[in-house]
Amino acid sequence: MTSNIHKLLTELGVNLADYQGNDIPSTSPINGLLLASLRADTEEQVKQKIDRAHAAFLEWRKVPAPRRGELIRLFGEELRTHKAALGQIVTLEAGKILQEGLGEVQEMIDICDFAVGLSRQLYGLTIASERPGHRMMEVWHPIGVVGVISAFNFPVAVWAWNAALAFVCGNSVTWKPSEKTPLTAVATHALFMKAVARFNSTSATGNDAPEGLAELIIGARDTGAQMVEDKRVALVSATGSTRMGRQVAEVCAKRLTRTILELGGNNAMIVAPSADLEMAVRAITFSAVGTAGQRCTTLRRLFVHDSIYDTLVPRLKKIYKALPIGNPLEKSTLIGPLVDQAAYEAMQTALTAAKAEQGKVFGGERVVVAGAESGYYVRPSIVEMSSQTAHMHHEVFAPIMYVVRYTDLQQAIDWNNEVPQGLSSSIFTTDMREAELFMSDVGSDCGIANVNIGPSGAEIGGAFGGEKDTGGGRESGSDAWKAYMRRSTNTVNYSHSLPLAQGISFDI
Ligand code: UN1
Repeated sequence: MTSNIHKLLTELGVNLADYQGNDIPSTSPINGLLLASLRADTEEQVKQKIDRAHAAFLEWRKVPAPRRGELIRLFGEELRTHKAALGQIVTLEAGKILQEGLGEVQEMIDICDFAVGLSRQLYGLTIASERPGHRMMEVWHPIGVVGVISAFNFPVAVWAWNAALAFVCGNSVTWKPSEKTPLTAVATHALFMKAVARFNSTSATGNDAPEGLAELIIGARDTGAQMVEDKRVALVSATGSTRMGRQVAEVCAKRLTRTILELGGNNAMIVAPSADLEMAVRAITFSAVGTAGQRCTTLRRLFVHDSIYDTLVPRLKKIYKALPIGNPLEKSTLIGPLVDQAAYEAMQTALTAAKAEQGKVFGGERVVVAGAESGYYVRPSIVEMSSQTAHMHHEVFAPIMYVVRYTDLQQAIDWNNEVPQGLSSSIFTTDMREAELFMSDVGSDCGIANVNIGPSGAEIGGAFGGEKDTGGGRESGSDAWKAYMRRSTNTVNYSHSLPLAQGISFDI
């Protein structure tokens, strides 16, 4: 496997020697073996990278936005060409099944396409002025260096959501990837640099991508903290735990800097009496066990109407029993490993706690996979609870799905909203009143509220993110780009007099 990853990295243009060192070991969740060990950036190196990114921003903001879009178009081309290799690296380093590794690269391609179109649509409003002979308008400008912190579970797609938008908006990007997945970041950076080289070979002078436009910062938590503290970083976009997000938010609040926070999720689905159960079963299974329960959108709480509970839950258990768990590189596998031992232990602790709360635990045991004995593979777990308990308020990044019976839809909606997190949610129903209520002002309080699909697997076209402990940020589609720019309101007086707003008279 080690030789395989070296081959893949070389194919993508990475010279591993540039990164190797003894600070950040990258091990594969597949079998716990070391893939490579990287060197962390020193404090001075982090500073220099941010210096370069800041200098790059000052130049890049002058390049017309559609031309900036051309760089992202080229990057999308590189991703298309190297989708198979990058997808495999994601699988090797993050442990998700190959289908999902490829899906993640597709998500990068999708956001690149979106960003290319966006590069010609960074428009503001023209606003009616109360004064005669005046025009008001708003114009969006680049904001500066965007610092991106990404998590192991979507090691490249989430960076791409941020970076593709940030670049077309005229910013530079410094990226601190999870120390669990530095190689995917190194690989992605190399592909981006290929696009930069092609872009610059077709650029008129002054219209090229400056050195430092994309800086990759390798290191542990302290390097990330340094980036967050640096005054030249104008926006910090962080994905990860609520704990980490709170720390980022505190530092940024102190220096009054913007953040986009995409933190924990504790996503629920309501299955109503009229639900199409065939569809619901498929949606539940993918949302609850996909990526081995390690998506921020993973389905963690299932509220099933009493009238269908005894049909649905045994069906799910039957499916869970037969789920192919194993090496994520193999085509037949649907469930790969957990990221590491700590994730496995957190899962077991949560299951023990659930038992103490009278939960009926199904599955959850470790599964030994031949040839990958050191990987932490588990059978996804279904935990039946008689009501929503305190433990269910916590996000555990593992495939545990709590199931609770409900009789009154309002109760299920209240449970949906009762937890501190507010990322994603869904309802399976064919009753239009229930669906509309769920999506209404008094329905789900989450950033994502779906009908007849699961809570996970959002497309890039919509704004992604959620409320409360999820952090409130929005990334990806819709008008999320506005967070990567600063708005300037311009009032232009083309008359020959100077009337004051609010009718104030001020004669001198
Ligand atoms: C994440 O887990 O951080 O909606 C992102 C989804 C994916 C993105 C998940 N498109 O499940």
